[in-house]
Amino acid sequence: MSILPTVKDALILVDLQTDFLPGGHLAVADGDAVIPLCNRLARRFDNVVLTQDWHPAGHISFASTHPGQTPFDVITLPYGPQVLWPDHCVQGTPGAGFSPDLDMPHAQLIIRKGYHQAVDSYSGFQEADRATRTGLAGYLKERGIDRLFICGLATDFCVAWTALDARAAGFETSVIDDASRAIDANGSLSRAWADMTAAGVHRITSGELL
Ligand code: VGL
Ligand code: ZN
Repeated sequence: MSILPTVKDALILVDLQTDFLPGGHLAVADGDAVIPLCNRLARRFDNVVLTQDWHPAGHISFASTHPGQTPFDVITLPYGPQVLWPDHCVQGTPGAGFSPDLDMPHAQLIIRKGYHQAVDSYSGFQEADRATRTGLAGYLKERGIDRLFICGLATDFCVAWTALDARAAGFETSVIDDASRAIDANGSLSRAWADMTAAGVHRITSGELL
């Protein structure tokens, strides 16, 4: 343990939801391995925030919404390229719920994202149109939080985009590598780490906090 979190730090746990775990609609390989680690990490922090992917049925990011397309195809939308996914994290369904093994009753905020029909949102801060804010940066700043530790699912999508936007919003930002797992479609994991490193995101392991 070399980092001791204070009241100015927050742990952001990304999308620890049933659909991203083995057996879910968009399962991340070995995703369930991060849950016990996230539970232990959460105990180190006064401030814990959870993000929750939360799509309406027929969401624009679902391959099933686009006749002729299949999951992992990439299409062009008004805001840019969009990877198409299996239907996942549909509002109110069991798959959109948090892992039943989460043990962090002191978590303070659940920030839902991806709820606009025509815009995806990997990031907990900002939607894929790069304009619509979720309110998370304002919430953290208003509470005097200036340093963020981010982990969860998936490293190369929602964790990476959240970390990049955290940097853009001026937060000191670390991603906890071993408390995250990746989808890794078409080289997305190495690209994500290159982007995060270039943006000044620190890559750490949970041992530095536990
Ligand atoms: C995610 C793809 C689609 C994630 C969410 O949590 O990384 N990935 N929606
Ligand atoms: Zn999603």
